[in-house]
Amino acid sequence: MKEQLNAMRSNATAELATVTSLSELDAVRIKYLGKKGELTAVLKQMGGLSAEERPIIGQAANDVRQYITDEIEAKTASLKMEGLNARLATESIDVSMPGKRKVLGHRHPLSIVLDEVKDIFMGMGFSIAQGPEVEWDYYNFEALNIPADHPARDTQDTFYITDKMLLRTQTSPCQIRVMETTKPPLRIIAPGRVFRSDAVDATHSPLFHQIEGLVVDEGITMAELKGTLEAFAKRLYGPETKTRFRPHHFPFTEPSCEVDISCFKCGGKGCPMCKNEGWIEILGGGMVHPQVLQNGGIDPVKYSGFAFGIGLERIVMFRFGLDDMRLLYENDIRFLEQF
Ligand code: 2U9
Repeated sequence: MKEQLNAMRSNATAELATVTSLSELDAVRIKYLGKKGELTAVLKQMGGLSAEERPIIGQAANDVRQYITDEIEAKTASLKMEGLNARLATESIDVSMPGKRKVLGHRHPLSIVLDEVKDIFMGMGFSIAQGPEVEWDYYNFEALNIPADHPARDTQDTFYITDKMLLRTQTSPCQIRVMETTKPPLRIIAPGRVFRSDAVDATHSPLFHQIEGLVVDEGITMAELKGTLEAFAKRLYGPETKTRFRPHHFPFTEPSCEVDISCFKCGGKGCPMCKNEGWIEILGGGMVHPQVLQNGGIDPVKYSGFAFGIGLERIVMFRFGLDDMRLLYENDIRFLEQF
């Protein structure tokens, strides 16, 4: 029996050396150490041994079991390592990409739609710009063609820290800051919280979110603005979506427009969602005013650009059919757990 055990040890060693997968390794374990394996067969013969022989063979059998177990453990570790190394050789991580947002449980509706919008613009080559929520009056208003006596100061009344420092009413100051430090071509979106001194109701909140965009390069025209925003609308609302550009006025863009999409509920026929108009306004935009380019240190003779602004809450409310913006801020678990 001693010879049998020795043979088992060297056979197992030889077989383990040729194993190349975890399933083959399991087969070797079952063959030698399994309930009906070779070691069990040897142990079953021990009844016929003398009282002197039994502990010696028992010890030898235990040694062989331990030896084969250790070898299998070592082989498991080396096979796993080989597998990891093979994956490492073919896979790579692009650390500049946003993390996969694989979250167990619920996500806030604002985050769901914000991530979709970011993905769409990043797919078109935009990068994400960020800036402070407490801003200088200069970046929030002056640099954007809204001087102290401009009527837009009333519609964008805000919370002042000092005479010259305030809570930003739009994310446009981020874009001015980027223009100051970066040479065109520029393609950025600036998502973030903004603040206005508005009373709370179903469609207003003193804190809300915008996603603004800015493209500056040589030869940028209204055609680039229309193409980009049309592509965005089709990606967000489906390929059958039509867009309509209406003239408008903003102090920081000239010409300016508001952009409607054909109603995603009725396709444009008219329904309660679009208040029977067939169209839903989703954003505003325009060609960056030459003075604003100049304020950002960009030569308006050489360069032109377009900009746009999206109110995140508005598109989230359309997406999920919400009739009251306050739902987004109240943190009521009965609302949040639906997403
Ligand atoms: C720079 C120059 C121009 C950003 C723009 C809009 C049009 C717009 C609204 C959307 C809904 C505000 O949140 S809202 O109420 N915004 O319609 N925003 S153009 O224009 C810029 C930005 C930066 C340097």
